[in-house]
Amino acid sequence: MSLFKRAIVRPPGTNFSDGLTTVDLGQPDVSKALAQHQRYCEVLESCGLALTTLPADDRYPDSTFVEDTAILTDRCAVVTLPGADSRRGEIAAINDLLPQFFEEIHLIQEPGRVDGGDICEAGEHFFIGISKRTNEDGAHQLAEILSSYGFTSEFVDIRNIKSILHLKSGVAYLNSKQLVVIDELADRFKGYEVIRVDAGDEYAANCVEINNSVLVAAGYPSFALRLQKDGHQVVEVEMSEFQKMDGGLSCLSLRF
Ligand code: CIR
Repeated sequence: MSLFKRAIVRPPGTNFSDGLTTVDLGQPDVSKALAQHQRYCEVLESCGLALTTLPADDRYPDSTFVEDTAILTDRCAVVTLPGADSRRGEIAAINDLLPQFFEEIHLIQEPGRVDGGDICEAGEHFFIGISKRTNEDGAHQLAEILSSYGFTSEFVDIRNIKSILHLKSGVAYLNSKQLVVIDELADRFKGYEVIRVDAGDEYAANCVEINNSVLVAAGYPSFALRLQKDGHQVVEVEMSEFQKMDGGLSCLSLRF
């Protein structure tokens, strides 16, 4: 397992609540979101990551979900073209930033669209979700780029699964070669040991392993306990305000 050294984050802007959402959980409280983001950053630092913080940008209310703007690997970076038109401008800041860290940078081109939240890295293999945000053209472009660096990939079509926005809203890869999945995705991953989240705990499926810790959304104690019993070190993080805007733990950072 390779260790992550860095992460890119971006705090929510003052108009965070103007972003896109499909869930009906009420308006997020921006000051609470800022406090949760701050705590999230502290947890990343406690996992050993050095943070690069992009400035909040009110032109893009969803820009705190920085994961959607790039796919970062140990060999290259790919800047995406987000599927939602309102989010396309978010890639400018990541485009400017990545040359500091990556020599090999690729861009998804029109008519391709890719949201990083649809891309689940599983060691040398990538699951590429085809969703309302990531189209087939974008998925093919990304698969080709990844393949040129020796990675394999496969597509997972989630367009018929209404309960999730992105592939990673319903699946997470753990270095133990386990996949945490929601029920509706459980039969899509042959050859992997699958940990199904219980009904009602679907939001917790978007967990993130960073170095030796698994970050899990707070409020799902039986899921957290199950991971602990399986030998994982679990850190719970309050995510309520981001959940209201369809965002999970992974979306708030780019780790590399
Ligand atoms: C959006 O709809 O694009 C944002 N409100 C949420 C994006 C969440 N990102 C992610 O799951 N990777």
